[in-house]
Amino acid sequence: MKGYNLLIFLISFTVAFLGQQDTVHVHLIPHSHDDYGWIFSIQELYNNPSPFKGQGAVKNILNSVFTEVQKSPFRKFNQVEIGYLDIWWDSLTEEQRDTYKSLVQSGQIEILNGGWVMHDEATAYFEDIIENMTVGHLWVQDKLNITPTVGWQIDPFGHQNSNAALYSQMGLNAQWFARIDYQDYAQRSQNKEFEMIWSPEQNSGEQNYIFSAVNYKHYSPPQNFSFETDQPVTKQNIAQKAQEFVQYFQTMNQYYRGKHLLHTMGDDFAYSKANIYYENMDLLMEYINSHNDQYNMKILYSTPSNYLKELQKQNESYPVNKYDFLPYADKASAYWTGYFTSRPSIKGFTKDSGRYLQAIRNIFSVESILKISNQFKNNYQDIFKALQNFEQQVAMMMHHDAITGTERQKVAYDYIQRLNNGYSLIRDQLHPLLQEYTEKQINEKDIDYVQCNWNATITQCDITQQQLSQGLPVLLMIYNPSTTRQQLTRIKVPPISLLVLNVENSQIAADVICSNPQDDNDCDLYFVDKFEGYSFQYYKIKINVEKNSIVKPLKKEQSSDQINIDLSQSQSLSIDTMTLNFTLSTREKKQIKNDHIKSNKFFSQKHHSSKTKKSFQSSFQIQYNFYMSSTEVHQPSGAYVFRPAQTPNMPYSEIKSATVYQGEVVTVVLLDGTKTTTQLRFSSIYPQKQVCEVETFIHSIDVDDGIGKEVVMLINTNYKNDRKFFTDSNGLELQQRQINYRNTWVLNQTDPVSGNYYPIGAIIGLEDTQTKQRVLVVNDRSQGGTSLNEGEIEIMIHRRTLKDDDKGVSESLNEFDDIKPKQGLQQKVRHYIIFEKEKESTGRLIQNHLDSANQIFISKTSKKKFQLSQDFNNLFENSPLVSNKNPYLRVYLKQFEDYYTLRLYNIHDFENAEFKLDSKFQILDELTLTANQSKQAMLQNKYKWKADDGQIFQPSIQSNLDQEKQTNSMTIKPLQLRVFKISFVD
Ligand SMILES: *[C@@H]1O[C@H](CO)[C@@H](O)[C@H](O)[C@H]1NC(C)=O
Ligand SMILES: *[C@H]1O[C@H](CO)[C@@H](O)[C@H](O)[C@H]1NC(C)=O
Repeated sequence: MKGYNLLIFLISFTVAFLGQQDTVHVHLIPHSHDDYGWIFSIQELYNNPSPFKGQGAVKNILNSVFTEVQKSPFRKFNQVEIGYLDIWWDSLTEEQRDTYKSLVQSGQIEILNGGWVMHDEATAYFEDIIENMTVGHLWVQDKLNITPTVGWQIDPFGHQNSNAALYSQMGLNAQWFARIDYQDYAQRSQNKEFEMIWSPEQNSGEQNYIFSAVNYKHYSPPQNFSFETDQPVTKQNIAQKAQEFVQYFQTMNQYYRGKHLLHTMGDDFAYSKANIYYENMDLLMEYINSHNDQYNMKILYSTPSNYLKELQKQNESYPVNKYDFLPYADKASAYWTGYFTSRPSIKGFTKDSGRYLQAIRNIFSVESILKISNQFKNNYQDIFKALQNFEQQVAMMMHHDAITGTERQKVAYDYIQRLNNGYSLIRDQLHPLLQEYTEKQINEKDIDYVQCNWNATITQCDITQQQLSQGLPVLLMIYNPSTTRQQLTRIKVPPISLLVLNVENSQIAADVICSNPQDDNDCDLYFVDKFEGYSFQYYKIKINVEKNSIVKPLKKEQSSDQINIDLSQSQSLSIDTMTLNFTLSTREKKQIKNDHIKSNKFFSQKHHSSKTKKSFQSSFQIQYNFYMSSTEVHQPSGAYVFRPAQTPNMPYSEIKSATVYQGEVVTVVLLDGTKTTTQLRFSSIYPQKQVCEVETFIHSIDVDDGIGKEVVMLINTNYKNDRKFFTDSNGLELQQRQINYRNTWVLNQTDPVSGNYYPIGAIIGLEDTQTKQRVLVVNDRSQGGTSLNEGEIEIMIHRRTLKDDDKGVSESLNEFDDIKPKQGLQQKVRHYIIFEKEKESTGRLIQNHLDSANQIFISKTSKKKFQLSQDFNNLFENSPLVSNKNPYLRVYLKQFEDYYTLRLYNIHDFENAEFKLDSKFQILDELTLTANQSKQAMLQNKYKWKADDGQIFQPSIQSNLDQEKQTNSMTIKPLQLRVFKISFVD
């Protein structure tokens, strides 16, 4: 007993003693959160103070901080948005730039994140995130000669696993964020779990990890200490102020491990009067630090990097987190799940621009190696600038108030205009280049290319309308930015019987289908061909005088509601026109051989042949429903928040008729609904796979009844998924989701619909627990979705609300249409429904095909036939890209002054991909994802962390790089992204 007492005594003594000794260090983080466009446009925000209290113009913030930081070596500042820094940079003299650079070099100013903007995480796509971060990281490397090491995602409304993994691979040692679910926050505070080692599970087996910290109080200062607006510190009140400040951190200290605390000291557009902030903090700091015996606390200006250095010296351990922070609610019934879908047209445009950028940058980079054109040689500088400009505009769209759709309407217009300008600058460089290629390849001059949007109607695609209606031919030049593949090409045409010629002047099977119930003149021409990888192909479209290629709708036989169609030898479709049930069947190749003779009759006997039993059969139905937006004062539905007024959802658009067009290359089923028009397309370009393209035109959402509406697409299957489904993470790893469940905390579900919504960047799906077969839906832009009922996938495709949701934008999400200005925004969206067997990864193939869609250029032509003077010359045959034969592997080449970067992204879920680099290239190094440093160097500098269970997180440094350098061939693991620096040996 005695010994025990002594032990207790010793322990308490030690604790008391250490308590005295171990001063709490408070790292104040001066920062300003400067949204890159939100309520006001970028230029407005840069030039003018906003009407909100204490919020200054960005240029004043940058100027003011610059002046104040120079006054004392102890003062620190943390700069985030590079997009603004870039504008400001232009206003500085060389001398000022040098000074700023030296402040950054000495660590007085730290660059956090270092991306062009602080990107959104839920709705941004991985390629765009990398793009944006790369643009910013290369900027700071160029101008300031540093590599950022800290992530700063303090405002985005939810945090993804992929983002954590990407940040780890960008060489960031840690990241901070603010917004996590209020219930999660409460539980973390109890367990001292605001700081953690975030290590997402990865298919590749790669162990990415990043120290991640949730801010204690949003990203603000302690209450009453926003010095630009709050009471200043004076001689009279300093003792009391100091006491209050110290007490705040003593409380905070109870929720953290160790003796160092980090706290933000700043806010939205703060520090335009930086002197006020710094002078007050100086006073407080001096006072508290000189009364250490009384407070046992040291306050210092700091940066996250300094803080991390201190943590590294402590011997603390941290909890490990494997899961994402989605969805986000800041209080009951305030789930920020509406913005997953808000402003579908901006989301679509952003994604298309990102894809366009990747495709054309490859063209320019290959040109820079092959040196085919004069256009490139003569305009090299302009092209480089235009590309860079376009990269920056695409990066801009990643801002968490841009792609999210949570900006004000006029800001949305400003974004679109900027992106459009960037687009037309680069297009004006690209088209002359393509025209030169055309002359070389098919001997045609006077070509003038245009592009028509995939979502256009015939009235918006002048070129085909005018030419073909006059009986004149058009020329198509098609760039395939992927591996060799069969593709279905679709272009807008008037209702005319047409034929398609390839460069050999052979006719290719083609269908003209007029399936727009609103416009009889709005037709599509479809043809299927094999496209050589990373190359150009040409086609002529002209009037077909011999045969009518316009496909007539199928007449239903009176006796049956069932229509059976062969899509290919191994694929078939059957449609029940009454129940609108679609059934896809595929059979294994081997069986077809045995069964060759019977193959045409396959459908009529599908229920008894023993061979057909082995076929893979899947059924689905599509339906459009809606939720009424809540207008309840405590929390209405709006740009950010999705809150239905009542559940479950209700029928939105009744399908009036189903019309089937069975062409030679495609079967189109038109579902004419009261408020939607849907086309389902089935073709044979994916042999043995079950894929259906769904294009939905959502008519203007009617709010004349004063009720906001949120429209969902429901896909029903007979799969048994037991409340589980999955969604991708920024287009990458699939995350398991479960209804009314969170992985790391006990959920009290207040909102059974919106609290189960997750962002879909590319894929949502569910798996049958018995058969392990999966149904997936791949989307063309980011959206929100869930699976509330057994076998059902729900995706929100459009929304129009009439109330502001009180999250800051102060405007309702009420978009009007460009074409019908008095009505709500109409929108065409595309999805692919895919059924796949275990580990098949067909969904990823489709995701890749959408992301690397063929780019179609259309021109008038005076020649009805191709007249080549020699054999067709595939100019890009020696491009280093063509060695890629793996349809899951993305290969991007980007030119720099004296080297190239090669980015290799393998988006297969399960299999490795190999890439063999042309021998004219030499691998110099492997780089981090943002290409701003050597990967090996980054790994060597990466911090180690100790987990609560004793596990040590540290980088694995061994690599195959030496071998890869020797063999010029590289292995990319499932869902792995790698970047190489390579040189071209001419
Ligand atoms: C077509 O796409 C553009 C660009 O994404 C978008 O702005 C427009 O709203 C779309 N139109 C329709 C009808 O979907
Ligand atoms: C790039 O990273 C920066 C840093 O956060 C971010 O602000 C920006 O939005 C990102 N860009 C994209 C395209 O996501």
